[in-house]
Order: sequence, then structure tokens, then C-alpha cells
Amino acid sequence: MTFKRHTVTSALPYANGPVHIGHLAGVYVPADIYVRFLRLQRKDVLFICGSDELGVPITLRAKKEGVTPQDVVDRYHQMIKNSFEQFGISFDHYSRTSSPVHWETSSEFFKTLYNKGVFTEEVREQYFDEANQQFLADRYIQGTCPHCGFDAAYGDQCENCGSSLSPSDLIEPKSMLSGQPPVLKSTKHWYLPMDEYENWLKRYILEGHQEWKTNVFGQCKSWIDQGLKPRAMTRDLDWGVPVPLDDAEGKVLYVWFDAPIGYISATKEWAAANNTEWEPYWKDQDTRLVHFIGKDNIVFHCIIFPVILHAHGDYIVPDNVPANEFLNLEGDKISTSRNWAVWLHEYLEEFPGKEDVLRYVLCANAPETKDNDFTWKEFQARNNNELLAIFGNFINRAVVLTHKYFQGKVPEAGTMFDLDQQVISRLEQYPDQIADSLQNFRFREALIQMMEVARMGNKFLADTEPWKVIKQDEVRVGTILNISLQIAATLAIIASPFLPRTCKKLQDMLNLQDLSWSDAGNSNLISAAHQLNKPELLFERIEDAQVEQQIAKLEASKAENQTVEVSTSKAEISFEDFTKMDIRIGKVLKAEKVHKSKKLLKLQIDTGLDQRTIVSGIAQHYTPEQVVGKQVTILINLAPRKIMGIDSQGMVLMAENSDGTLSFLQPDQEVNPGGEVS
Ligand code: B3M
Ligand code: ZN
Repeated sequence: MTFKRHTVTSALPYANGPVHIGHLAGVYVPADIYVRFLRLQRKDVLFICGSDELGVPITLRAKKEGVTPQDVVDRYHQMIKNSFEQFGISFDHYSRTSSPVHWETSSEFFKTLYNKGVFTEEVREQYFDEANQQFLADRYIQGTCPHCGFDAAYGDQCENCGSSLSPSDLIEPKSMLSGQPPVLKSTKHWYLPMDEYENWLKRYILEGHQEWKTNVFGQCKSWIDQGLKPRAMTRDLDWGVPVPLDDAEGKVLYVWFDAPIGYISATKEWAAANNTEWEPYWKDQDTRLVHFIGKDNIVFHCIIFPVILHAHGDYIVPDNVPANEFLNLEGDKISTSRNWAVWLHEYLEEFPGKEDVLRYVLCANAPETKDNDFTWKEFQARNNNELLAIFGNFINRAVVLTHKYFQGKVPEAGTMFDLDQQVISRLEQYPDQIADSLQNFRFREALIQMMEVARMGNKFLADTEPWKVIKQDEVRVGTILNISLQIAATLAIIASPFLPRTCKKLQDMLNLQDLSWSDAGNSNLISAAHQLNKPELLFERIEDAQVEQQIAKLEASKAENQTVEVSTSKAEISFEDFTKMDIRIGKVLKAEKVHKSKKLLKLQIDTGLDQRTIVSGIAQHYTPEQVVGKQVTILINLAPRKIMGIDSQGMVLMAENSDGTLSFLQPDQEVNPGGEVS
């Protein structure tokens, strides 16, 4: 289907912290490459984003900093907006969900669904923090992920394995406000009956969009196959869009209900500012809606948001959601809390003028189909060995030699040799190949193909050696440089989605304007006698010292964050509370790894009273062989729970060191299994 226009969105970053390279690689660089490509094809594209300023991630940050949520979002919204602009992410409009137009749009949307009878009203038990006398939203609840054993999973998603969760899925949930286990308390909310849309989703995705990336299609399929459950679209919170109903005092729209509607609100703002209509971008069937996100947002963009758009009835639904996986940094997960990140605003300060270098490296290394890793050494190597040595070197020689031998005027092309013809016919084929890769969101592949053109130009000059030939055959040199400049002109087009600032300089050097994709590959694009401007270096070396400085900075932040983070003591308990716990010495009889989990071991333990299975998150600290025969301290009257499908009856108590290592609690002499600890 050929679409008349494109609405392209990228995930609204939470305005609770700066943007880092994981966000860029996962979401914003691929989205910007895509829209720049579409614009080069002269397509009608609207590129929308904005700060996600509501919901719990904001209030958590505000509590941590002792300021109001509005202070947090005002600070970070501006920082994020500025850093995107400086980096060259070319949004047509960057909005924010604390804006009046968003509150109006999202509450109207909710009211429409309510009046259509889409929601079910249900009183259910939700987690409540007694110490703070407030209901806990999903992000306020932390516990062990039932899928991978990660012990700091949130109530709505596990950042370790990307699974979407509900608070009731968490093992040993505890409130992030008081540290205490939350209690269940009744509260009324309005539920989206996801189960009622299962058949529609099967048609929409499983039948209708088998072309979606496998990581996206796979997650949607498993979500649908597991069976969808009704999901609350409101929350007990004081920071968010108030629920526009009379009997909803103290309740707000669930952030994942309002946030995607933020794309629509931002479009309205853009249309008003540009004196045009917003509806065609969200309501016309010949508009293609594409969402760029990270893998942890798949269910919200592929399942929940399409359901509410479909239920509303006036809107189109996403045509593609090319989500990326996660980017790691120097072999470790990027972590805001541990300051293990390369922050965009810091990069812009420390590497001025090198925005395109980071774009290039993050695209070359993008986690398109699996998690990937960023290292500063690779950043340096790709700049020096690819951008500088191939792309920059080729352009510089082509332009400098034209100035040197022809006063900067493009020379006539004379008789073509076979080599010349081969280069020209390859040049003509690349734009279509690259367009196919870009249209199908294969940006790494497209980047490699673009660099093949630069390599071809570089090799053509190295093979023909015009600096030698000039002594005896100026006409031949003219042909060589004419062909080289045609290659340079094509690069100025096909490289610009990846390297926009570099290509602006290149086009200025070539004295070319208003190039479009259809010009690429044309071996007469730049005509003879055309006057070039002065040569300008496109790239410069990145020295070891610069990179070593960045690595040292990361090591320093790792050391800082390994200082003993003595967790604040929990609320006081009575002696009676303590006596409820039955803690014994046990002996490990057997141990084995838990399938599909990096963290869990399944232990068979002699408790003195019986032999039982206990699942323990120690697999990254001990091998099964190391623990068999060990004396261990166990809590045997903990309610049994299912972990990764295994019934675990109790808990092995471990001590955690400041660097995160775990060790067993053992008596200093042999105690028979069942020995009481008191
Ligand atoms: N604010 C980003 C995240 O989950 C989230 C995206 C909203 S897009 C509507 O980190
Ligand atoms: Zn997990």
C-alpha cells in the first residue's frame, strides 16, 4: 500500500532524568534516520515526540530529590529537549504531557471510551502502603521477577528481561516508599477489557502484521497466546490527569493510558502552530503510523494503545512498531541509578562537533535484533578507521585534487575505461538497495551499504592514482575526478540520514543544494565546469587519551556506586513479630541451575523436619557443586511460592556485600539440620 503521509513517533522519554546512549540507540537515532530518509524522498512526514511527565517514575524522582514533580519535569524536559536539538534529532514538534492540550485530549479520549461503555468498573484489592497511607502504583512496588529472578523488578515491568508484569506477579513485593511489604486494600478502577479484543488483536497483528520485526511480533504473540486480562486504566495517585468522572476523587489516568495519547496531543499542538489540520495524521487510512520504541514498551504500543485507538473508532492503528532491544555499556547494563551511562548532554559538551560520530557508532552497533554493547574503544576505532580513513579521506582527496588540478571546477569526463563503467554501474544500484534496507528498518545494513559507496570511491582513487597520472594525462585525471565527484555527490544524499551535519558540510563543499533521494546514483549529478567550494575536513582523529578519559570516568562512577549503600533500616517490629519467623539451620542435599534463569538455583534442603525444595537467587555467586553439603540458614515458614514454575518452600538467608556479592549465613560449628535460630 502506498501511504499519502507518515506519522512517526518516538517514545516519550520520562522527564525524570537525562537521555543516555541506550535511549538514542534504541529509539531516537533509528527514528531520526527513518524520517530523514522519508523527507529526502519528499514524503509528507510528521515526526513527533515529547516529555513523558506524568506517572510514578516522576513522583519517585521527586520524592528522592525532595522537590515537587513539577520541579522535576520542568528541569528535565528542558534538558532533554535541548540535548535532542543539539544532537540533531529532527522532531517536527517536541511537546510535554503536563501541557493543557494533553490533559484535555487524554481526558476527552477517556470520556469517549467511558461513554461508549468500553470500560468495566471493578472494585479490586490493590497494594497499599500502610506506613504512607497510600495505594501503590505499579512502579512503586518492587520485587523478584517470576520469569528471570531479577530482584528489583517493578510492578509493571522487569527491566532485566523486559517482561511486562502486574504487581501480583512479583515475588516478595515491597513498597518503594516504606520498604515494607504492602497490604491489599479495596479500590475502584476502570478496566480496559483486553480479553474482549483478543480476536481483533489476532487479526490485526498475528494475521495482519507478520512483517513486524521478529522480536516485536514474538512478544506480541506470546502476550496474546498467554491470554489477555482486563487492565486498570486509572490509578490512585495525585500526579496525573484526573479521571474525568464524578466518583473518581483522587484518581488519575494510568500513565500508559495517557502517554501514547501524548503523540496525538503533540500533533494537535504542531498543527495549531503550523495553521494546518491534525486529524489526517491520526484518522486517515492512507496515513502510515510508525512508533519507534524500546523493547520494554512493546506491549503498550502494540497491544494496549492499538486497543484503545480501535475501541475509540475514529483513529488509525500503528502500521509498524520497529522496537529495538537494549544497548549495554562496556559489558554492563546501562543504569541511571548507578550512573553507569554515557549521558547525551555530557557527550555534547565533551565531544563538540562530533554528534555525527556518535550517531554513526550507535547505528553501526544498534541492538536491532538482540542486546548489544557500546565500548569507547570501538567508538574510537569506527571514527578513526571508517569515518576519517575512508569517508573523510575519500571526499578530501576528490575535492582537494579538483582544486589542485582544475581550480575547483568539475572536469569533463573523457573516455570511460572498464573500471570506470563498473564503478558507475555499482553507484547506480546502491540507492535502491539502501532504500530497501531503510524502508524495512534495517538501519545497520543500510549504513554498511552506504559505507560501501565510500569504500568504492576511496579504492577507485587508490587504484587510478590521479596524482601520478597527472604528469602525463590530464584528460584521464579529469575523468577520474569527475567520477569521484559523482560518487561524492551521491554520498551527500545517501549518508545524510545517518550523518546529517557531515552531509550539510559536504553539500556546501560541492556547492549543491536541494538534493533528493531520486538524485542519488546519478553519474551526471554534478556537471562539468561546476564550481566547488573550498575543501573542509569532515572528521578528525579521536586520540587514545580522549577515550581513556571516558573509561576512567565510568570506572570512577562504578567505584562511587560501590560505596556501602547501607540500606536504611526498615520500620521497627515487635518481638512478637520476630517470633513468627521460624529460622533453622539446614543442609543442602542437591543443587541445580534453573532452566532459562541466570540467577536461580533449585536446592533440595534437609531442614531437620523434612526435605524440601527452595529456589534461591545465588546462581551468579555459587555453582551447584559449591553449595551441596553446605550448612545454610533458612526461613522455613515463609508462604510457598512458585518461581519459574517451581514450588519454592522457604528462603535461604544470604548476606549481601556492598559490591553486591552474596554469602551464606553459617554457624561457626556443625549444627544438625533443624537447629533453631533465635
Ligand atoms: N515514557 C519511556 C519508558 O518506558 C516511556 C515511553 C512512553 S511513550 C508513550 O522508558
Ligand atoms: Zn525479569
